[in-house]
Amino acid sequence: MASSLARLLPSGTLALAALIWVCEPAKGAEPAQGDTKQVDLGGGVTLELVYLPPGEFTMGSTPEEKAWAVGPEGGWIPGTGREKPEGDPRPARIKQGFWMGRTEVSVGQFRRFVEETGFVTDAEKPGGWTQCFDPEWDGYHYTTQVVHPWKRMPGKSWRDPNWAFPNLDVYPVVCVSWNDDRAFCQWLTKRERAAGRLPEGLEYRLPTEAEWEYACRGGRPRAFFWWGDELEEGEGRLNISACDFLPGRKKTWPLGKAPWSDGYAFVSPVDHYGERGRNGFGLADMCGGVWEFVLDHFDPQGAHEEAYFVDKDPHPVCRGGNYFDVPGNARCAVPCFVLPAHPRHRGPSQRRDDPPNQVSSTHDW
Ligand SMILES: [Ca+2]
Repeated sequence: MASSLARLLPSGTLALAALIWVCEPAKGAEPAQGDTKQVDLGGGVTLELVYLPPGEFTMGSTPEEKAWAVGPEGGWIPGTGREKPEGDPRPARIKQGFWMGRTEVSVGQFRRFVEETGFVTDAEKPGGWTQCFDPEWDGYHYTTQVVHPWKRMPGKSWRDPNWAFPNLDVYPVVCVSWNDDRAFCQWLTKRERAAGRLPEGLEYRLPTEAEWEYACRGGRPRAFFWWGDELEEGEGRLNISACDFLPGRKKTWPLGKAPWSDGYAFVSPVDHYGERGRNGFGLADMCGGVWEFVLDHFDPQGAHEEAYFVDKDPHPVCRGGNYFDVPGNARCAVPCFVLPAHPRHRGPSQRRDDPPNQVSSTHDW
């Protein structure tokens, strides 16, 4: 069972868009931490950006933190090596400040992109696929075959992720791939440039893995979560696998490790937890909510200070855990890797072409 479970992928979805200087900013152009910008996406939809100044932080996790992740609270199965790609604690520096979306990209924001461009996501292309929750799923059967609640479903996509409830514009968009995410950022760059609203030397792209971890930590010293090491202090701050009933069911996820209700068995509206759910930089849902894509490719040795890319067999990285994950997955240091065209729902993947040494797993309860 452990080996089959170790092959599972955690879910991911659209990351936060980040506005980045592609060259040295002009002197005096640096805004202050906490400054905000409203980007008008048209149709009455906006996207809020928050400024993060340059800074230093500690990347990775200590042996104590890794031990917690595989313990009863963290919820990972020990001995799978899942925690290794976090790497040891190491100093990292973000040399240039940047703007980052306050929230995960929402369904409403992604819809504007699709409406304006006619963009077809990977899941919607011929042969494309995504995974959705199987309403027939009746639980894990640990003694026989492990049957997961996530199934490939034809015709499903970000438009209809097979929720048992309406897919509201205020939810984070799901069932989108790394390719889809990058296309969203390119659209934003092009759109803002054409409108004369994008200052010279700036572009929208996904944050690098280092930028994401810096952003997640919120300017605080190294810790499991942006608020500190204590899971209990996460109450009212994040959407994680908690003791909420599945819609129409009388039981909770078997992964429910957080001993409180976060109000949602699946996705919650972005920034639902308000001030209490925002970190030191003012960013919402950095831990929990939905997994977020970053720009880099995966390195099993750990994330890099500079963006890291490989030519052969690249795997994009997601960060931050999601509504279904155990607390161990929602820590600031956790990377998980996916396939470039793989639209992440929440879905542990059963793809046979997944690498056998798949380290991204939600095999934990
Ligand atoms: Ca998130």
